[in-house]
Amino acid sequence: PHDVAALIPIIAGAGGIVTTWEGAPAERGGRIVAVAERIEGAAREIDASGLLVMPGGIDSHVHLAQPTFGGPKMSDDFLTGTRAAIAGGTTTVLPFAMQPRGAGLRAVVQEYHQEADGKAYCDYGFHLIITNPSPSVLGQELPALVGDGYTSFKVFMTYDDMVLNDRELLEVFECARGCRALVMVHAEGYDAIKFMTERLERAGKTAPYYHGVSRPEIVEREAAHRAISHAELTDVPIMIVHVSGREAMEQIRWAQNRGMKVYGETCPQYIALTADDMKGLNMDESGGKYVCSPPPRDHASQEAIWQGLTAGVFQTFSSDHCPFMDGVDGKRSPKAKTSFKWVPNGIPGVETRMAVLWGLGVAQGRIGMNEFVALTSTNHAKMYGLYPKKGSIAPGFDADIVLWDPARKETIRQALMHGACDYTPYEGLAVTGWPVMTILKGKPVCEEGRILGAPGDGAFLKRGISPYASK
Ligand code: DUC
Ligand code: ZN
Ligand code: ZN
Ligand code: ZN
Repeated sequence: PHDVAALIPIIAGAGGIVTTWEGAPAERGGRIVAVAERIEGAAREIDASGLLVMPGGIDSHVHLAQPTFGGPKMSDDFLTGTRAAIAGGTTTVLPFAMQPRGAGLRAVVQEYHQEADGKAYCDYGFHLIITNPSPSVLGQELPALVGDGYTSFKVFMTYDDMVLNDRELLEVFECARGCRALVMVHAEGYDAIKFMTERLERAGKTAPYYHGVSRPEIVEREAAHRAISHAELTDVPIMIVHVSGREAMEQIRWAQNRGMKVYGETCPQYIALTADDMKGLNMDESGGKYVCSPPPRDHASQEAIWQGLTAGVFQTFSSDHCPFMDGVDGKRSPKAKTSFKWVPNGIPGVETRMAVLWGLGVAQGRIGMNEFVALTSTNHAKMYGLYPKKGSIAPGFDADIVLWDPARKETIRQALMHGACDYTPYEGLAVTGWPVMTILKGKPVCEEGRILGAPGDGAFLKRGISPYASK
């Protein structure tokens, strides 16, 4: 009775997954219609012997083609960034559409659509970065955009060009409560960072390593607590993103234990890197390759992050992919050599996210494979209004699948990467477990590092209201 196109036998059995055929009408194509022990008469079979069949990764925190004011350009656009995503087993990304100060939001969203149109190798949606919460943005633009499928916002508590003061944070939170959008919070305190930065510069401490010293965990903890307080005052759920260590995590756990809907996200850099990486070779500029915000911490912090991952403090594990070249047009610009404060903040990671979590987590017995799927796919779909379309393998869901080899040993290295950045911060990291095939809406788009998909395979996702955004 089904339009059978792809049959994926699991571990050499006769069972598999039936998806609607490739040429089906758009609203019917690429979906799972059956998961069964026996399937006959498939038009195509994919041998998945010895492999795990998992939902395609969803990376709910990536930056693509986002302008950086007065700084170097991000190295990935929608084409190269989503190409890297599918090579790493990820089939959906949620980048940001950023409102420059003073600009209207609707026009900005249209610009990002133009950037992405016809270029993406995987599906995508947009979060809205709000830098200018004017009455018309809060009163008209945001409610309308939420209705159009942009159902999450991000606000910043630091950066000259993006920081919101407490009053503005409260206004955005209240707006989000009204339109049931989920607010992501970048929790680092602006004034404390500025104070620390100037003190370090006066002492001649300008190497990339001091980026970490300028924004210690105290600064992240203070901002996390302030955001939580504002959320309590306005009675709205929030998601604190890119949590780097124990201090901010304990604030989130404290709020969760009080029954608040405060969620947490963490990232590969906080389990795989430490502040020492920013020392480079003898405190030289090569440390800039690891500069991101919040910065990587220490080994004790990594342990705390694992506790947060296993205890359910964190719902999502995202890359915070924010790539800049390691060359003179990026991390080593002439300006960046004068002070860490000019080193662009962010590192690539969309392609390595799943392999890092499997390698350091599942393969080393720290988390189970069900937790892995929740942290890399299912929870992202649920949190950001993509469930029950994405994030699981069941009838009705999009046939986004990654075939994972849990026994494959690989060493992460730049030569394997598919983005446009010229380095990976995980160079030399040996892992067990690797994606061997990525399937997007029933179509194999990457196999053994070979890209089979094409720009435009990915479509814009109009997202629903997050059930986690309401009380
Ligand atoms: N925040 C992000 O979310 N990404 C990169 C840099 C930053 O500060
Ligand atoms: Zn951020
Ligand atoms: Zn820490
Ligand atoms: Zn980010």
